[in-house]
Amino acid sequence: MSTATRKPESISARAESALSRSTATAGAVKTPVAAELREPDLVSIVMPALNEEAAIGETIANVPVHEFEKRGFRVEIVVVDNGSTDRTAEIATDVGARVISEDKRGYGNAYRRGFKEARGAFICTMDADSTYPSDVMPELVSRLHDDELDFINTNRLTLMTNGVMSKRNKIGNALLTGLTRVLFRHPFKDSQSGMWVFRAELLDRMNLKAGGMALSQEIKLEAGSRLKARCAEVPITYRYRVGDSKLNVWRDGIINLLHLARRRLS
Ligand SMILES: Nc1nc2c(ncn2[C@@H]2O[C@H](COP(=O)(O)OP(=O)(O)OP(=O)(O)O)[C@@H](O)[C@H]2O)c(=O)[nH]1
Ligand SMILES: [Mg+2]
Repeated sequence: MSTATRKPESISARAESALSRSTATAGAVKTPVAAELREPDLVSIVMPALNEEAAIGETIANVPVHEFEKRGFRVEIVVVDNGSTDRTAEIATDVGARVISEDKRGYGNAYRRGFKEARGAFICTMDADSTYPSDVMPELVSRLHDDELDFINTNRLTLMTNGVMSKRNKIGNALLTGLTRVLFRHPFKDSQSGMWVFRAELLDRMNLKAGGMALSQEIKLEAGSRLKARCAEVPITYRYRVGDSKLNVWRDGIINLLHLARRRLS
């Protein structure tokens, strides 16, 4: 059943006190939030979204704001839209997110804009398509904080049940991850996972350039290989996608391969 017409319960109705008050307004900032202005108890959940009206409401409403609050964190949700032609922006605003509109198309461009807008000292990411288990985020942020880690990647591939990801995507993920591990002595076992939890200060040392899907492997290469930040990877359950995929398997696969090759040769 499509969730497009159902309006999910708003986050503010479920957890008024925990959601950062700053989330209600749309922002137009293009320079990054200065390091000293980042709020130490704020978690910024950054989400790129392109025509995700079927899933974005539930995805945001399922963010475990109370659990974050119990652990002493507030939450802001930053959705970066690229001219969706459906009700994505409207639904996201209704359920309490700050929606940013980025002119430049692309997953990487959306994330790079979202990172500039994020005000929290901690960043969590995920797709706006109901696939990632946001309920594990509070525990991962606590772990990052308590174990003095910089970056946690999630691994979808070990706990995944059959059918959740197509065979073609599984092969593509295994190929790209294997190659990345060989070429860069990469610590992660899922180089294409879209759920990361990390300290915002790491962004100040990263050189993120990818405009498209390659941003996912680029951020892990920056954290795990170039910066040799304190990293961990945790297995997560991965769920069926709601709504249409924006991944173009062949085109994005080749772009990702070229990105790896260029990076290795530079
Ligand atoms: N703002 C913005 N978001 C995008 C763009 N392309 C993809 N996204 C979003 O980025 C997330 C990842 O895209 P997906 O289509 O889920 O890609 P994927 O996870 O590799 O593929 P699936 O396994 O089919 O979900 C989703 O939330 C998309 O809506 C874009 O050009 N602009
Ligand atoms: Mg997805």
